[in-house]
Amino acid sequence: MITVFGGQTSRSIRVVWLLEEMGLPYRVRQVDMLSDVPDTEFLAANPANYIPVLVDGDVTMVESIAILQYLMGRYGPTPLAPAPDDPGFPAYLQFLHLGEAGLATLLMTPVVARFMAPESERDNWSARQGLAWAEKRMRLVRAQLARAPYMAGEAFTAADISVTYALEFGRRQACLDLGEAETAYLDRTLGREAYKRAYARSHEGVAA
Ligand SMILES: N[C@@H](CCC(=O)N[C@@H](CS)C(=O)NCC(=O)O)C(=O)O
Repeated sequence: MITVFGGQTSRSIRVVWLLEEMGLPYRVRQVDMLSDVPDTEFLAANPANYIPVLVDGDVTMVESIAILQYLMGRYGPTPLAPAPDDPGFPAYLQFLHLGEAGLATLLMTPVVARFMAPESERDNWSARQGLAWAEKRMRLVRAQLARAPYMAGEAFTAADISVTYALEFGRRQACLDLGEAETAYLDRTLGREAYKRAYARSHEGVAA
């Protein structure tokens, strides 16, 4: 049985969403990143102490995008990963990675600074710059949405799972201003039944 350590609105929802889209069985193991009590089972799986972590038999992996690629490679083929000869393949790969490396990673510093930095350090150069870089990279998402409904073209792929997480995270944390096209895009992606199931499974057993 595949185990996803993480839960709730963390990046583990990318993994759970993909598992739902692919119809694979799995369980979610909630990890409370704010707890002071060491979670020994989780730390044994990822001594670097961040989520998500995937455990699949003898395989233990971190990095949400790498996990998506592993699952599609191991349990595919799937239309969520266009083949290299598909015209959408380059855009698919680009946005699959841009969603994390170009957007979510850059948003982390401004968002986390707001909650965790000492008051006097909340508004700092690195946080402002991270946000400015993410906003600049959003131009690529906007340009793609002017051409097509999804990141790889006409069909929903794992690149949309990657980018949707970043946009939804930015919107939820009130740091990314989304226009009409990006908002309509999130309505399309977050409206999928597989996302709704993933959201419910990611919140199971968590007090409201
Ligand atoms: N690039 C990593 C980022 C993982 C990440 O930042 N996870 C957050 C939660 S969404 C976390 O656990 N942060 C705590 C930490 O890094 O100490 C991925 O895509 O999996």
